[in-house]
Amino acid sequence: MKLRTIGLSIAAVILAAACGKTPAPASETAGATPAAPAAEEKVLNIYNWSDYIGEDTIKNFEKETGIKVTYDVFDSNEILEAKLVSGNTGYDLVVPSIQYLARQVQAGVFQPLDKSKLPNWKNLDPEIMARIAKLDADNTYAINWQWGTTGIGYNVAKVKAALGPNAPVDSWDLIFKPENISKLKSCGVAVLDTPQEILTAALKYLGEDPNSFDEATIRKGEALLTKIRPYITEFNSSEYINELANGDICVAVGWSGDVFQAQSRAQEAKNGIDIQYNIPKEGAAMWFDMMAIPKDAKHPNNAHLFLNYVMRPEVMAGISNYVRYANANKAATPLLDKDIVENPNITPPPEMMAKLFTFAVVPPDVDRLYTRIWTKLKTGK
Ligand code: N2P
Repeated sequence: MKLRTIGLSIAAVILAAACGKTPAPASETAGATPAAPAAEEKVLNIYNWSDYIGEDTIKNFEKETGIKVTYDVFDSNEILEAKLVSGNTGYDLVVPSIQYLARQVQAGVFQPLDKSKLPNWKNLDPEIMARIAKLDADNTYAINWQWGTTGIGYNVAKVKAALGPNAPVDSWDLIFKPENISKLKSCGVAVLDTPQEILTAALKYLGEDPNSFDEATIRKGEALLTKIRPYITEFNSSEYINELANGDICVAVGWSGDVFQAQSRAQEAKNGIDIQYNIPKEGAAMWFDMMAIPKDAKHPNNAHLFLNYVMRPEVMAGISNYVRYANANKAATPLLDKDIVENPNITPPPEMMAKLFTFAVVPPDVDRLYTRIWTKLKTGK
């Protein structure tokens, strides 16, 4: 992913957005009416993270509204941002993480939400919305889709076989101590393919400010990652779900709900594989993914209809119950499965919450540094 492109100055970003071409989403039906009709056509183009929606969320919305949804997926903020920066994505709703949304708002990429069209706003959790408002003032541009943490997913039996019954599965020691991770290499270690997630985890482990913009500090994180690099068998941000579920890898530094989806898939397959997820005790990242409407969206009214629909407690609970992430909809809480509400790795208790950090909005020069470090780590160049 070319973060160099993304690191463009805000002026350049706005310019790019203003003179963008007009491509439709890849999966949009060929031959669709090109001109924007006076009344909004019954179409909605959504671009969301993979493995991040309920089984019938879209189907039910289409049935109820008669709006045809095109639903495309990505697995990194960098991919989404590159599209947004080049302008005219063809999408009516996109889902950046909050630290990306913040700088995209600065670049003028989004339109403010029309809250008069969102009566279900009342269902949102005021505490979480206030936290989010630190990066999206007055919650002007986005609602939270889901939130979660970045931690350790693992195959219970394989990790035990490799490291014994006292394997530090609740600690970053599992990943960042060469004597541990070297023993896991042969059963497969996957790490998210995104520098901010992994560099900040390394810095947190080292007791540094995970969000430091200081090059010397960031280089300490790089040094730690370089030490364990020989034992990382792959970098990916979505395939690891099935790989964990199938037993193709034994450890993943991944996202909470994704790992719990791997657990469910293994259970459904009845393959005897037990997958677990832990927020490392040293602390980890908690992040918020936000649904927002691009400024040039052709179906903003339909986008608002969809937002209001997902803010219904039963719809939002249905999504979380399926993807195993937490949400910011207070009215949905009583409808969540018990094992979401009571699972401390999905709904962290206050003492764990206190150890979680959120991601900083990274300036272009730090972004470029992250990218250089990442490329070198992955390719050796
Ligand atoms: C969905 C993962 C989304 C988490 N598969 C990234 N913020």
